[in-house]
Amino acid sequence: MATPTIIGSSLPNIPWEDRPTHCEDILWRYSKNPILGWNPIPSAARIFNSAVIPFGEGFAGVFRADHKNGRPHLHVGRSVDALSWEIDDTAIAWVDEAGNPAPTTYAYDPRVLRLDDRYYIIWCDDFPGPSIGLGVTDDFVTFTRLERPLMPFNRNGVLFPRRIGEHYVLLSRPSDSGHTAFGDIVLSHSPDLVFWGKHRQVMSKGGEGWWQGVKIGAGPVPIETREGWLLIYHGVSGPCNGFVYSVGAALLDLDDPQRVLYRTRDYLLTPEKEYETAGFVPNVAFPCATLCDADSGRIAIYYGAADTYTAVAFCQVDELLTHLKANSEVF
Ligand code: BMA
Repeated sequence: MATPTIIGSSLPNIPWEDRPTHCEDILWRYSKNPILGWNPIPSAARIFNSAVIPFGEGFAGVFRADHKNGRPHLHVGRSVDALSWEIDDTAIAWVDEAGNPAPTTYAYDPRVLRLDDRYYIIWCDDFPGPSIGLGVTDDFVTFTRLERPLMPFNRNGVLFPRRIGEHYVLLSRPSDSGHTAFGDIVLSHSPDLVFWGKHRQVMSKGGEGWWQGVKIGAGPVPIETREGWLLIYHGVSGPCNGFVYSVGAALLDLDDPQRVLYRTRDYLLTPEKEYETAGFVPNVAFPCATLCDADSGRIAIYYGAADTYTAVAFCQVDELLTHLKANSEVF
């Protein structure tokens, strides 16, 4: 068997569907999308922009649940097949490092990763004002909040799943307190997940195409491949009636991830289906997690659709890398 492109575990039980006949897209949608619809649990109107990870015999997830007072909070979910989810009706009861209750005032757009044999959750937290929150769990029952890595305002914090050299590495998107530009992805280094510095610019909004002209933000935890870190990200354009969030990908150097090797010139997925174009916020496809099987090269991408639904798309790592190299624009 050829050496797998993805450096990671064998996960034959991740969700998968072959590319539909007559579809030539590099990412294709799950035919039963969305996997979570309106009012999925009594306390929340919408669950979207959420993260899943292999855990135990099945899967665990940290879900962004927008409560019926409009505020987002993080809820835990469990699943056998990563498509059908049992999601707690109450939000995660965070504690601080001394074990005292440490509730969030709001929390959204989580990413989850396994790092040094623990499970870290990183999300958009209230500093006050949007910034990056960091927490850890070993069992998806007790969740401990850690020091916030960065100052406000910031969103789309995404940790790499291992140290690179001596440092932990964190992608983020510094911003203002609203929904507008500044819109570039930067990275920061830390020896201990507490103190962060050595900040570097990674990727800017813009380029030839308009789909990522307003801002960009890291999506799922980067996937380690033999050719580089595969970063799936969102790019935003700004037509007259609001923003449009689409999905792109980039390949970052394995040892020096501020170096962008390739970057999609065109989006890989943009809102087209009704569950993406109509909802609480129309025209949003916002990826936050992947499940990957190193043996087959299969990747299942979890994305929020229209700030309302949770949806899944698929791709094959070698096809995506070939496409990236042939259709790249690095600027
Ligand atoms: C961003 C974040 C995302 C959301 C998107 C579209 O600023 O708030 O959670 O999906 O806007 O509303």
